[in-house]
Formats: sequence, structure tokens, C-alpha cells
Amino acid sequence: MSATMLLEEKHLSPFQALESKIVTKKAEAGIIGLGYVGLPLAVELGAAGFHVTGIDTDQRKAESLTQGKSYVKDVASDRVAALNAAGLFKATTDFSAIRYLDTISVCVPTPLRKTKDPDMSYIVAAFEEIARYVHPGMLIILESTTYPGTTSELLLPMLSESGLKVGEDFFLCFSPERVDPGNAVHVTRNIPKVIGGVTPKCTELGARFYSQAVDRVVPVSSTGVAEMVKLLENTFRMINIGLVNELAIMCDRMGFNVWEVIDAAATKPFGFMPFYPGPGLGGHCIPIDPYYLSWKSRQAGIEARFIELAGYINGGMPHFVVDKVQDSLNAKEKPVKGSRIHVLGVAYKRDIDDLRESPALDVIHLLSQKGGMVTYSDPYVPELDFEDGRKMRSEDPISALSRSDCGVIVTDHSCFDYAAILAAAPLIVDTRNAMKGMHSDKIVRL
Ligand code: SAJ
Repeated sequence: MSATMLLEEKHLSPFQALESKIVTKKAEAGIIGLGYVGLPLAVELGAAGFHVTGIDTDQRKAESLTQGKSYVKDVASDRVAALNAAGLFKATTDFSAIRYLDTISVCVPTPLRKTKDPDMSYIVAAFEEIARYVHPGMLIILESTTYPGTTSELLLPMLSESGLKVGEDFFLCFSPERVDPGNAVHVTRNIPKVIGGVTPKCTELGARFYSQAVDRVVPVSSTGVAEMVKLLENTFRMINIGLVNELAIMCDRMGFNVWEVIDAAATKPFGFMPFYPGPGLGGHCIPIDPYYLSWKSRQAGIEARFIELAGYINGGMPHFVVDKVQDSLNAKEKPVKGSRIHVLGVAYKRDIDDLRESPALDVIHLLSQKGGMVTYSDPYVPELDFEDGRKMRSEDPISALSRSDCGVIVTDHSCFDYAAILAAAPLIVDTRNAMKGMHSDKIVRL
């Protein structure tokens, strides 16, 4: 019996029918995009008792999950296997599965083009598939970070072409993902979930759905507000990181220890939040999302100067680190050219394996350009493949440092033995204050 016939038979409106399915957990839930956002969400919905269909274009992902194997560090394989066994989760590459779904959460990438303009291709491709199968009583929620207006201006018309009416037949919301990869304390279930719908009924259904699987749902008045919330969160981080990076350059020039300054400022019990300088801004969100906001604000005739300036400062940090290495070697009458330089940590932040936008790649590139003989250690990243075909393999840090002229701590993984590193290295540039409290002439701090 089709969804429409069922509705007519019971004389339920699409809203009522879907609401009933949600509260009884009978709704067939779908996730498009099974990455570091989609897979944790799929597992939480499954754990809440929904039948979840995960859809991804990557056959390897679908096969791995079907075998009960997770490729996302924050999702244990045994959780996937248990949901498979209970018939609460299945993964596929077949988008026609959307036909049988009542809810769909879209968790696809939103990168930037080379021009720093939004790349909407992943979102559009997902919604083209949804538009083919959208039916009465369907809830669609976009989770991917994007510019304000995306849901209502770009995606709603795509779905309305079906002739179905938003807020009556189908329900459309935006709910920003807030995943912090590697964070074992704040996880999908306990991170408050903001959600805004195209209409109040959309918001109501979206909030009702997510409240089955997360501890706290925060409804807002529209999809645009929800889109702006996420951009504020990530732009806030990017700009404050830019501020402390600029402070690090000032302190370097004035002879202050920036880490001491920040730690002392952080004793202020109100009105201050510490951020820390580093080798640059990595990840798939913080260096990228603010440009979705600046792009949209330019359309509104407003120049987002803070974002542009912070981007410039953060983007300059790999050069600042390489200058520190060059100056430190120079002080030992060693040119970068021909020196053996060992990089410690290449992931974009500690204790994860993700390389996206990692500043370590820029540091390695710049040092190599100057003729440095660069090696690296990162237990989370066994090898590096560069676009020019070069390959590097992670080496044992202690033996590599003992043969090096200089070490550079770029990513401060917790598993590194910093005392042993200090003992082995003739010189160590520490861009993360990983050697806080350790004293030696060999340490050069950012
Ligand atoms: N970084 C600094 N100094 C800091 C904090 C971070 O240089 O004080 C660097 C990190 O080393 C990293 C980059 O910034 O290269 C991004 O770090 P991040 O801690 O913001 O981590 P992400 O991008 O993995 O996750 C962030 C989330 N993290 C936190 O809020 C702590 C959150 O902002 C978003 O939920 C997430 O991006 C997202 O998906 O938008």
C-alpha cells in the first residue's frame, strides 16, 4: 500500500501520519553521506530504535558498514555490527532507497572552490535524488554547513517542483552538525541540536524527530537562523584563532612568551575564552565555513573584513613556522638547504588521522622548497602521498630526530614521548607548546 493510500485510508494528514511514525519509532530514517557527521548520526538514530538506511556514493563505505566495520574513529565497529544484526541499520549506494524513507538527514561535504566560493555540488546532487522520490509525509533535514538561505532559496524550489507543498505534504529543515572529531566527551547524543524549519510545522516535526535521539533540541524560527548559527560558531573560532596567531607574532617580536600571556589571561573567570596559536588552521570546517558567510554577505553588499583578515593571518602561519625553523638553524650556522628536518605530527589537530587542510602539509612543502631534507612521524598517518607523486612514510620519531638537524612539533599528539623527543633532537621548534614546563636551550617556542 502506497504512503498516499495509507494516509487517505486513515484520514491522517501527512503531518499527523509522520508525527505518529516518529513518536512510535516506525519512521524509516535515512542518512545521505556516511562520513564523520552522517555515520555518528545514523548510529544514534539506530540506537534510538529507528530503522536507518545509510546512503553514500562510496561503494567501499557501504561495503565496510555492511560488514559491520566502521571507518570513523568516533564510531566503534561493534556499534555498527550490533545495529546491523538487530536489523536497525543498512548501508547502500542505491539512492532509489529514498522512495521508502520517511526522514532524510543530508550530511554531505561543503568544500570551497579554488576561488574560495562555495561548492554546492554535493548538496545539489543529494537533493536532486531526493526530489525524484519526495512523497507526502517526508521530513528532509540538511546538516551540511552552508551559507544562510541555501535551504529556502536553493533546495526548497527543487523539492516544490514535485507539486507537493512544504509544511503540509513534506517538511524541510536545517540543523547544523556540531561534530568535534576526536572529542569523546561531547558526542552526537549530548551535543544540543539546533534546528529550524521552512514553516513552524517543519520545525515542530524536525524537533520531534531529533528529540528521539539527542538529549536536547534547540528549535529556532527559520532555516536561515539555523544556517547563521553554525556560521557564527565556526567564524567565531576562526577569527579568535587568527587573533592569537597575530598575538604570537607580536610576542615573538617583542620577546614575550605568548603561551604564558594566554595562560595568565585565561585565569580571568569571565569575559575571556582562551585560544592558542599554532602552525595554521586545518580541518574541513574552521578554515572553510567562514568563507560561506563572507561569500553570502558580499551578495548582500557587505564586506566581511574580519573573516578575510583572519584568513590572511591564519594562512600565513606555516610561513611563520618555517621562518622560525630557518632562524633557529641559522643560529647554528646551518642553512635550511641540506639540513635534515623532522616534522612531528601531520594531522590537522591532535589525536586524529585527518589531513584535510592540515598546515603540516604547507610546512613540509615550504621547507622542501627551501632545500630542506624533510621527514615526518605521525602514528595516525602512516604515509603521505603528494600531488606531484612524491610519497613519504611516517618514521620512528626518536631515531629520525637523532639523525636530524632540527625537529618541528606541528601536531601535538598525546602519544608522543616529548621527554624522549627533547633528548633525541639537537634542536626542536615547538609550534603547539607541547613542551610546556620543559626547559632546554634546544627548545624554540612559537
Ligand atoms: N586550532 C588552533 N588554535 C585553537 C583551536 C584550534 O590553532 O585554539 C586549530 C586546530 O589545530 C585545527 C583547527 O584550528 O587545525 C580546527 O580546530 P577545531 O578544534 O576547531 O577542530 P575541528 O575543525 O575538528 O572541529 C570543529 C569543532 N571543534 C570545536 O569546537 C573544538 C567545532 O568547531 C565544529 O563542530 C566542527 O569544527 C565542525 O564540524 O564545524
